[in-house]
Amino acid sequence: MTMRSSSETASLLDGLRAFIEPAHLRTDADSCLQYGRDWTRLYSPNPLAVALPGSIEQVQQLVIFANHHRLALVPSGGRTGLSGAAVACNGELVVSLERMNRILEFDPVDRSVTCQAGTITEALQNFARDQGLSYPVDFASRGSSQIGGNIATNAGGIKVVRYGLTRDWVTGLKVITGRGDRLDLNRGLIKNASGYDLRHLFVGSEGTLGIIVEATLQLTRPLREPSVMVLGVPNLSGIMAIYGLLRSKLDLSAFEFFSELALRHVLKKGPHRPFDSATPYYVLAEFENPGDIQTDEALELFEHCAEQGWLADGVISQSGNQAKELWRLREDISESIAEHQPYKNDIAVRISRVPALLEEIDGLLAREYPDFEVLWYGHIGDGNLHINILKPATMEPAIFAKKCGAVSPHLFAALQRHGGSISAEHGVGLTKKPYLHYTRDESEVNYLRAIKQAFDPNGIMNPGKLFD
Ligand code: 2HG
Ligand code: ZN
Repeated sequence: MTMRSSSETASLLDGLRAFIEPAHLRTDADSCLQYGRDWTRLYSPNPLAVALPGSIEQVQQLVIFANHHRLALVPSGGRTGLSGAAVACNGELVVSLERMNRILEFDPVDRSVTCQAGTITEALQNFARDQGLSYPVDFASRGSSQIGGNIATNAGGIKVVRYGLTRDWVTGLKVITGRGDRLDLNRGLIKNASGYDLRHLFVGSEGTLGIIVEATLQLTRPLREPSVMVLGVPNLSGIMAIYGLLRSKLDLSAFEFFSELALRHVLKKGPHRPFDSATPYYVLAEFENPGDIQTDEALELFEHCAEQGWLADGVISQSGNQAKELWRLREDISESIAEHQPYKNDIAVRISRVPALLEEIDGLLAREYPDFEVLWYGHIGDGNLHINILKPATMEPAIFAKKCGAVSPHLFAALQRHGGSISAEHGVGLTKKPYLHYTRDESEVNYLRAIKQAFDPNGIMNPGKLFD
């Protein structure tokens, strides 16, 4: 915790006001609360203030000032993160990019768009659609997450099986490094074999190397009329068998799963069951199906899976609206369980290792969490599982966190044996920092530290996140 006297605080704020207009330097309790936390809600926000710069020059001035005064900065996007990477609990200055939310340039020949880092994901998607193209990285927080934050966490989401991660769409970045230098990285080039690609260091850097101020992103053609199937699956083992078959025949754009226990929380908020019978697990598969050209094939595959005993029931969307309704069953899970303050896991293994991992951790979780509600869901087609443990209503949050924390080493040891990662798409932040060594060995982390040192020698960029 940074301890400052009130005169030190006053002089820092005075110094900042010399180049940030008073309206864009907020110190009121509500702003400090809102901008000092993300969706984890596990930490008590306590920032010095919230700065809302309006230009690259102002961001650069802020970083230079912060170096001079050894003031820690927390870059802030839509704060929809789930790992505490964007929280400010130690007197840091939050630097919100939300005023820098303009789309600056579109090039139809390059099929690329350049926008400021505070652009909302959905605004970019809508812009792309208006040009007859698409920005295909997509997730439930599209309405409030920002492009800069997506890049800083290498956001994944629901279309990764087809379109990859945020990283795959970033062709240029303007950044202010932790030293206060302005870099213009890769400039929208598709090919550029001129040495180390610093752009990719900033993707997934969680605000620890500098501040992303502008991004150039590749666009692509829109998905052709998708159909969505939801299938009821009796056993975990059936899920990957179904995946193997569907992906060999259909043009899949998503392959997700969720458990009946997870579904029940969504149903409480309004949506209806996809079909009458309940099964322990469900698969949601989306595929391109213009003019219903793949419907017969999909139905044949359905029959085959049923004959094998992999699925018990299923439904296929008949319209765009029905497809959206089916998506809600999966996309609304996270929000519908938030009131239960879940302990979150966001793990990944190679697709080929998913069946073995599922078998191992299914047993482990049943043994270790006999009294807790354990919810399974996630982007299983990418090897990414979100396993959420719900806090019993009467249990103290600290006791719950301790009990869950005691299980994590077993889960992560299993993951390590399968060559997996402790975070697939949510990032390390604060919540997963103690477990980084299960995924990155010591010599690798030393290289990460050396890179951090090169970009941020005074350690002002989001200190305490990712690693110490
Ligand atoms: C999702 O896939 C999000 O729904 C949130 O990544 C996952 O709530 C979670 O653990
Ligand atoms: Zn996810």
